[in-house]
Amino acid sequence: MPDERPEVLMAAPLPDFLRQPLEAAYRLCELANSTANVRAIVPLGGTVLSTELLARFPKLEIISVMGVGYDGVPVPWCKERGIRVTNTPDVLTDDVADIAVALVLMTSRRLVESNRFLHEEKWLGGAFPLAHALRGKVAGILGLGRIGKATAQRLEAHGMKIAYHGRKPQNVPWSYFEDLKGLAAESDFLIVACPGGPGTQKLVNAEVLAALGPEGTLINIARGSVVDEAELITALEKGTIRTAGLDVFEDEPRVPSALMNCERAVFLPHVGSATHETRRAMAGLVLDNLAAHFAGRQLITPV
Ligand code: 8YV
Repeated sequence: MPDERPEVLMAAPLPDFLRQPLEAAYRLCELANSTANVRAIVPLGGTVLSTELLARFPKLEIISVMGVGYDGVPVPWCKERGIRVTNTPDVLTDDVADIAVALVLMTSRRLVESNRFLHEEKWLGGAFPLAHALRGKVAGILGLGRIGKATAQRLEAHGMKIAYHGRKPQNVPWSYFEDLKGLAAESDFLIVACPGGPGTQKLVNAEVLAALGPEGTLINIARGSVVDEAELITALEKGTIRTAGLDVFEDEPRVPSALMNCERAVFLPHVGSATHETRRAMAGLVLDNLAAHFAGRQLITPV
């Protein structure tokens, strides 16, 4: 008997707790053994799906991204062809905001450096140098969406003042800056929390970093594409800014060695949403969106 189940393409390596239920419900394939009958694609947040690749699947109906960011999906091209796109918002907001706060603390209190200091048995030779307090400092949030807001609330609890830049002012008690350079000039920590994609490509460039200044720190928990990484490296090397805390990179998992040589900076391997609880909730949303689509029900989290 032919297998009538919809063919679903796994566009990136998926965790077992998503791959197994997908295998049970669909004909799951990888690119190498996919056919022109693919009806759904499951990518991760950062997976790039070119229009050339998508055009190989004339029966494609839905792309269900396991991630809140869908900058790798050509959404207007999909919409024109009636291909639906879903993502996994909300369930990861708290975890990603926690990592933003962690990076603020790790950089301001020099926690990674002080940990290294102890491991290297330098404490016997004297105390670790003083760091910087958060209280009273300004956190400038670039992109006040769900994650930006959750980050702002957390940092407010640390005694920080909040300012933000985005397309338009919002109904929040924080200072709005129409201009990103103006926000950077006002900020002690500039925190990138906006979506990736062509609209935000290299928004944080040499000029913005110069405005952030020698006592400023850049934090990025969004997408590497939002920051001009080459200009960030120069800014770190020259002391244009004090330091950086990054969870995302332009060409991850490749991180330029010039960046890794910046001793005071803190780097994480894109772990914003990487908890058992959140990744399972994200997988659940992918499965529920696909099930809703194939049953003709309303999508849970359409883009
Ligand atoms: C994940 C992400 O790394 O949600 C996003 O957009 O970048 C991250 O949560 C990724 O999607 C893995 O599932």
